[in-house]
Amino acid sequence: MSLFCNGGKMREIINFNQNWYFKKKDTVITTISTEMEEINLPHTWNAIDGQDGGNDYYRGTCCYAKKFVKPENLGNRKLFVEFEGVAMSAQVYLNGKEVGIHEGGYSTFRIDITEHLVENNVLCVLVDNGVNDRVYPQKADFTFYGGIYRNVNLLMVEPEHFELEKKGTSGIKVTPQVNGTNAVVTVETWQNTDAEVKVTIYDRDGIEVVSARGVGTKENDAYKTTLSLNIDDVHLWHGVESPFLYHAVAELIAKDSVVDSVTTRFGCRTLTFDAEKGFFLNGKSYPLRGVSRHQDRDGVGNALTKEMHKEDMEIIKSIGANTVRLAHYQHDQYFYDLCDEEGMIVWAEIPYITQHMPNGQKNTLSQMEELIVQCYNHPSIVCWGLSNEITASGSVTDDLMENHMMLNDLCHKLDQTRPTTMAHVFMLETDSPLIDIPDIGSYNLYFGWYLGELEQNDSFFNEFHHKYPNRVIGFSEYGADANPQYQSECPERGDYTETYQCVYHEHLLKCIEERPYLWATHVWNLFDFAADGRDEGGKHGVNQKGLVTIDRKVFKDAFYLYKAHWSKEPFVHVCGKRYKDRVEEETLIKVYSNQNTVTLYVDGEEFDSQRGSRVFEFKVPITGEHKIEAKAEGLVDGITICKVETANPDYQMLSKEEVVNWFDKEELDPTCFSIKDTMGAIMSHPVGGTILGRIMEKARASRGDVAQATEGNENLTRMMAGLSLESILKQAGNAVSADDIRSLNAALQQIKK
Ligand code: GCB
Repeated sequence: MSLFCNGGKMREIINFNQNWYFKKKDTVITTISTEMEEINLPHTWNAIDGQDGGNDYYRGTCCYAKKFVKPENLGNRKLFVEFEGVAMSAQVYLNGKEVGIHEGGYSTFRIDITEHLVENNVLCVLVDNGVNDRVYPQKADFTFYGGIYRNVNLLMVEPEHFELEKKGTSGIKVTPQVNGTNAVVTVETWQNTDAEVKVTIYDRDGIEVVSARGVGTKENDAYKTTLSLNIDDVHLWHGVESPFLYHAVAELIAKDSVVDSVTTRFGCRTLTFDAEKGFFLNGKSYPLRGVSRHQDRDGVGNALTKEMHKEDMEIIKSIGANTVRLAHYQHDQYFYDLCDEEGMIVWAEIPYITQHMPNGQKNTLSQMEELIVQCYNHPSIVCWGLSNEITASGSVTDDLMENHMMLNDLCHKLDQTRPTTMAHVFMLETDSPLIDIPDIGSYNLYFGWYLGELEQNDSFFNEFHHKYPNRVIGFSEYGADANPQYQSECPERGDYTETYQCVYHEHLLKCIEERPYLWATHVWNLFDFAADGRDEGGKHGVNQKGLVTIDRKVFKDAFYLYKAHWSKEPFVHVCGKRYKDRVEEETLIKVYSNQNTVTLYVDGEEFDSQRGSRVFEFKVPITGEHKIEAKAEGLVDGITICKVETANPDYQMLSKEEVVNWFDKEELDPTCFSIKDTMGAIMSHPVGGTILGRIMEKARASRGDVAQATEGNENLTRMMAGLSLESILKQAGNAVSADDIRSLNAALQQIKK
């Protein structure tokens, strides 16, 4: 929520985004030189190099500066500068003097600059997204854009005002508790004076519901007021069906006049997480089915405009999701606001990710405290994520355990209304003590993409649920990369085709549907996003697991599969718009729709009509160019396809083709080992085991983060033992070249079985 939605009466907020100067240098400045580039915020210096692959984007310290004149009407008021997000660390100077520092790239912080003001000022911010061992994230599958990439504001407040500095608080915390048809709303405020506080609650139409007054008691160096207000016949906030919001306005009254005021929105709802039945909202079963989102976009990095946030929300709504995991860090307050307004249930988290850093404990605690303090009032948020795949590149050490316990306790201390959760990496043993720490759990599984078979997703949850029937478990990530240019008649794991992405998600949707105990499921990811370290599937610097491309222009076919499952908006979609040239004589036409009957027309003639649910498949003989149309309840969608003699090379990944062709053509001596044998069989031979040990080192590097942790992981070793080496190597992507594979196979062919 914008912290001061209605603005305060005595409070003035001035947008401070325009006319900044920028330079890639690490020096504090007091005058602006001509060599600096003139820019407006929001801004990142990695908009281009953070998205073009090579893992070589600029990570270091840059300088932002802005001239400004002391506001004429400041009087005896205080002047704060408010940063809504500076990645990753900021040192703030006014006229050459350090006035504040902040570590953590995703949260709001404010600095009182009144004391250091002169008539003509230069505000200088050194922003650092460089490598260190303290500030998260340092290792993860996304670009760590540097910059002042969210709004900056100036705030003028009276000397007596609500708290502004501590952890970026808005000074007001609202805790509604629903009791039958009523709600008791506890409103806590923090201010720097013992003056009286008046709190008024309004409904969404601005009609006053109830108000109360009280004075604060001293708590450390501030005053805290706690008021309890009753709402009779409360209107519940009920997700996408009825996202009813109330407003709480707190006014600080000194000498009979209002000197400051803050407004926040809140919603009244109850949350229940059941190990057998999943999630309940306000006592009603409410299966959470949705998507994850990163905050970035093609060409602009993370420096998003309001319109871009809005467009993302529109897309989330149009797919029919009712939940969004806002990964892997605190998102813009504006986006949580949209979630409140649209009834989108949110999983919120901090960037404690991939690799535990012994020196990072303080930073995890401060990022978590900021997340909770700044986001507490959003009714959309239902849980706090402690970490993501934190054991992906290391084991469960005492230090890591302690860090998680501290985070967990901190969450409970700051918030008694929401559970903590975690997104575990697939190879974290299900009996690890780490799993016991958060209130509810969740796994990220990629069987059927990085490795293994699709069915292993099902068996994983079967085993987990059978073994731990009382544990609340969710599916925090699953997905498969797809470059919408790539198409295949025989889609298979690892081919990056749009076609395989559909096969993958059709299976995963069934897997989820059959397991109603999963408290939440989130597709990884709704949007492709930048991961500059990636270079695969025909794209540089992009993770292509999105159902929509990073520019939000192409909605891949799998998007419509989800829409067919979740959305009530009637539609029909024919898959394969980008799959025109087809070599097969009879081709598969897939139609996704939320209608019960779909009729297919080929060249204007009715071909077939099917009753079914969501996925409709037609086998159509083709000879030349054909117009294919699907009709359902007055809706129509169509594609054009064309029978060709040779496969269109643009539909296939180049490097892949080279390797795959070679796999298929090679003549092998069946009495000796080859890459067609299972890992287990080869490893059990002393020479085979040694050779494999060496090459697997390289293969693991294809997913750097997961790499180290696969060492010695029993679950994984057991699972991989049953897979053929060929299928594992296909997944290794560019990390293992065709030459490496050839020489490995030649070496194996020397070993008699
Ligand atoms: C994960 C991570 C996520 C990655 C994703 C992937 O498990 O949590 O940050 O982007 O896998 O695509 O590999």
